[in-house]
Amino acid sequence: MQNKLRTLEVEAKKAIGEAGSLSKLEKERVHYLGRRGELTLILRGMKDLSIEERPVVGKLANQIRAHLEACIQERLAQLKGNLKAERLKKERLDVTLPGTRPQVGSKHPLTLVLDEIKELFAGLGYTVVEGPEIESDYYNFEALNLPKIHPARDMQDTFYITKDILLRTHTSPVQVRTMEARAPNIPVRIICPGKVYRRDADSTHSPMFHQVEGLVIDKGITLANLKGVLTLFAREIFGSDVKVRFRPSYFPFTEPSAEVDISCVICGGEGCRVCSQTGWLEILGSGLVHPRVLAMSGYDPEVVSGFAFGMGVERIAMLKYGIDDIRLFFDNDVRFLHQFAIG
Ligand code: 2NL
Repeated sequence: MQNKLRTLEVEAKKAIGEAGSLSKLEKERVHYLGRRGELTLILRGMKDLSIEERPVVGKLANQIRAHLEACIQERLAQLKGNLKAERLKKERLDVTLPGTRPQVGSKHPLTLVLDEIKELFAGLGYTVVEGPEIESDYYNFEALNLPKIHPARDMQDTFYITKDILLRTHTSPVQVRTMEARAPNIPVRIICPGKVYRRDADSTHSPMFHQVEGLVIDKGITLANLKGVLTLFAREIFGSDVKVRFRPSYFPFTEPSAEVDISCVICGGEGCRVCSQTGWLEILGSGLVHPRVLAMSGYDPEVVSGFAFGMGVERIAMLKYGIDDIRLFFDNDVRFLHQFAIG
């Protein structure tokens, strides 16, 4: 029996030493020292021993148990140590490596230009007014002296929701709504920025683009007021050295009408590809509000007069930044957009 115990001790010690994981070690512990383990099994044979032998074998068995338990503790510490070393190696962190920079966004070039335009007019006492992108035929066309039979409607072909409901082709309907709300006595000094829609698509036209329209109504407004404000606008946006030219034009909602040109920002007026050799770039349309438009919205054209203007924000941004394709604004390619990051 003592031999059996000695053999068990050697065998168990080897198994414990070779247990490669915590779970294997636990299995060996149960196998040798558990309630139904090998040691218990041998000790069951104690009843066949003589009275003298029993304490000797019992003492030996206890020594072996104690020794094996110590071996298990030692192996346990070893395995835990290995695991920790492995984890530390795996989770090693080089704090001297450069960090990953967060991607910082930037304002869209159209937002930059729009902010600049709003700021400028706010400084002149204009209020920013916005309105619906889905409009009625009346507010988009009729109230602007564009009856159904008018050929100028062709230039503003748009997207119809029904025969009378459409996507606005300009932000003028917002101005019409403002006039209706304030007529017949309250003066108007507003700009209306926003998205507009036209059936048009090439490198300088997009079916959706942004407009800023402006409207001033008061007693005694003349072409001089229009010229003063729009000359200031052109110089503030494109630089104090640009020349500004007012060229007679036609819009159904203004009379007289004028297109505003600046000296070419590329060639300075010498003539180049961008200005088609003319030396001039058209930046916006304007005019004195047509008396019929004033009257339809409730003002008395015998008492007040006004001027209005409209510009494409994309066009202003393209000229200001030298962008040659309008579609770049809407591709959302960060390589394009990030070039306008400031700060
Ligand atoms: C252009 C020309 C223009 C207006 C817009 C306007 C609005 C009202 C009354 C009279 Cl409510 N006029 N707006 C006037 C002249 C020109 O826009 O080329 N826009 C891109």
